Amino acid sequence: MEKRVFSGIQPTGSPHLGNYLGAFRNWVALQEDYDAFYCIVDLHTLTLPWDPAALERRSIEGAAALFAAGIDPAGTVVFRQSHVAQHAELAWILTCVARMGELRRMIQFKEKSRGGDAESIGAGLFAYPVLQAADVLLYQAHGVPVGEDQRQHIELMRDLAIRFNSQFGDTFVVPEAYIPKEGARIMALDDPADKMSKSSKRPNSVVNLTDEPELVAKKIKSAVTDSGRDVIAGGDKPALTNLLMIFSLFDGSTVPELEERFAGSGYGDFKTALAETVIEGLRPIRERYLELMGDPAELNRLLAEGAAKAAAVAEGTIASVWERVGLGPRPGPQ
Ligand code: ATP
Ligand code: LTN
Repeated sequence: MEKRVFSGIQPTGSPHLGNYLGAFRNWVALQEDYDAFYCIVDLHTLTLPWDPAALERRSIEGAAALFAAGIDPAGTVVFRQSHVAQHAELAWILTCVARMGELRRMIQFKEKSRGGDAESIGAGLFAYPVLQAADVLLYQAHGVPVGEDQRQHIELMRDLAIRFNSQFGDTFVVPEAYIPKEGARIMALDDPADKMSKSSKRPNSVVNLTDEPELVAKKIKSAVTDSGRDVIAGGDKPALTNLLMIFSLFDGSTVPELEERFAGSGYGDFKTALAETVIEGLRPIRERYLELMGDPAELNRLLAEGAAKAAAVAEGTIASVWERVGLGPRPGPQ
């Protein structure tokens, strides 16, 4: 059997350069050699306040962004998490395997609940990584291609799989994180200490895959830089390091090659060249995205097809989980 990969993206807003360079780019490459499942994780989006009127549209936009980036619906399964009921079913069973202590240690939980009143933080946010574990374990995936921010969540899903297997008998493949060597953590343009993020409230921090060329140029021109004037990367140059990494990933040159190319140029010339490179790199993705969004019925059809393929695999796993935990055989259709 071909090895399998699984990954997910939340329909929380417009996909951006960080999503593309840290995740989608890798997802596209992996679909050649792996049996690939990519999921629009709409149930995860319910863990923070959300807009019901926008959720469905954002899910369809997420699928369009994946196809526009090069995911091939003919060979790769793309679907919405809420369309495959087994995700929520397995999440409950794993919630009963997970421990309060290990969930409390999750950095994303701590970050996303910061500032709120401890007593009113949603329980869904606390259980978020358990649902994520269910996503992957249902498909017996070997690899989980994600950005650096997800490393701890993948560790937790490994722990849950190992614990379940030892308690109830071998059931799950124990997955591994596939984190790219470069681009796994693209930083915000206006603050190199902060991750570029869909849910950021600062529009100039993020380049969206669908931004018009003029807007991309404007955002890159306004990106913060470090003190000094040389275009070089380094520990004391977090802003330039981030911009050089983005340049390198689009252009194919290494960071030292770029440093050499821009030796003696000011930040202004460097940013102009970077903007051109990013605009050209995004152009085909943006054009394809707009074309796909012109036919939402077709995107819905592809998502329904994906959900049917995903459910067939997921049902096989949940049926053996039910037997192992003592719930017995799965009942037929009600
Ligand atoms: P949100 O702000 O809503 O949490 P996000 O921007 O972090 O959204 P996700 O949907 O959570 O995006 O993540 C989708 C994929 O993109 C994940 O694999 C994640 O690791 C990756 N990713 C997200 N942000 C970055 C980034 N700044 N650099 C590299 N990879 C990223
Ligand atoms: N938590 C992830 C999204 C996500 C995911 C998954 C990634 C949900 N389920 C399963 C990989 C595998 C995020 O916020 N990036």
